Amino acid sequence: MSQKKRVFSGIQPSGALTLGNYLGAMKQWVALQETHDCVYCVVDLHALTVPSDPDDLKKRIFDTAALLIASGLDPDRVILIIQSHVHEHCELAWLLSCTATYGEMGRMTQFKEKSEGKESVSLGLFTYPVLMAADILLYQTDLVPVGADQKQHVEITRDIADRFNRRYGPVFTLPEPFIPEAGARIMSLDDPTKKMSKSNQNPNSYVTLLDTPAAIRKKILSAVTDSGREVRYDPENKAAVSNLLTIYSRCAGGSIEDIEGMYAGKGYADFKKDLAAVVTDTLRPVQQRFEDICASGEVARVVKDGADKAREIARVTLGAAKERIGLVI
Ligand code: ATP
Ligand code: LTN
Repeated sequence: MSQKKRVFSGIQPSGALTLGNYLGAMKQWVALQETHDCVYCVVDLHALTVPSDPDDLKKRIFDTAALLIASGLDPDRVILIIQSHVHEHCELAWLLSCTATYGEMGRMTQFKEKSEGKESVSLGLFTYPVLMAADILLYQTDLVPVGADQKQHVEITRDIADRFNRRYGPVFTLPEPFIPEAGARIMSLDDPTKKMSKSNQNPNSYVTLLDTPAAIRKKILSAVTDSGREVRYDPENKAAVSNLLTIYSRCAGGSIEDIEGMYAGKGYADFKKDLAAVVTDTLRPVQQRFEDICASGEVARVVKDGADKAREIARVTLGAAKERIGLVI
């Protein structure tokens, strides 16, 4: 068996992938493939927790997988899967839902945010973290690279695994969240108090990985800024500009102080124009590879291969969990 630590993470095909996904999660996924045994997953079943059009969903699942490869994931080194292709995820989720509690699900911030003000909320949205725990625990995961918004879900996964292990005996590795120091929470372009989110109704609130240079420019030039005109990193008093500085630094490399220095004495307009160019340059190679990958038909082969490999790992863990619980296998 490989001595490398196992990494698992997932992304929902719930819309066009954003710069937030890229900087908060995908860049780490790509870096970790150098040193870890990685399993990455397009979590299509999680995306069903909110309604979506079936034809749109199908396209988004494929595009998401293609964008992950275009962003630098190497299908020969990582296992890339579509969640619904590996039925063990759902089966383990049921077993874990009998260990997790109603109270702990109700405390999840994401559930509170996504259900707020809704007349009807799916049961799947409520039990979302249990399926996420199953995703992670099936692969005996050590490290889960995610943006800051998902920390609570990784912590609850750990609690559920620990409770299961104490009740039935050791089955699951306890995972740790792995959150980038910078870029863990890229904020919305129209409201710096909210995270940039692909399911936001306002498309000007995010940059997608497939936006044209003209769209990127338009969105960044119209991003909200703070009072004053100084390009300075101060998340408390200048949340909007600080977010743009974080994006600049994560895309171009270089420290925030250096970037502040470059724009000393200049206003927001110059800074935003350059930021649009920096983001465009960052996304250009991803977009080019995306076109090639879609044209090659490679995605279907990669995810089929991935599912075959993933099942080998998943069925061992699921078998051990069933046996410990006392199911007849
Ligand atoms: P939705 O808006 O549909 O809830 P999302 O983009 O917030 O979707 P996912 O697609 O499930 O959520 O997220 C995939 C990964 O991207 C997760 O690790 C998440 O933490 C990270 N991520 C999402 N948005 C941001 C953001 N604004 N800043 C940093 N990381 C993010
Ligand atoms: N809930 C995650 C997506 C997700 C995930 C996972 C992330 C589903 N399963 C397992 C890490 C590990 C989100 O980003 N919204």
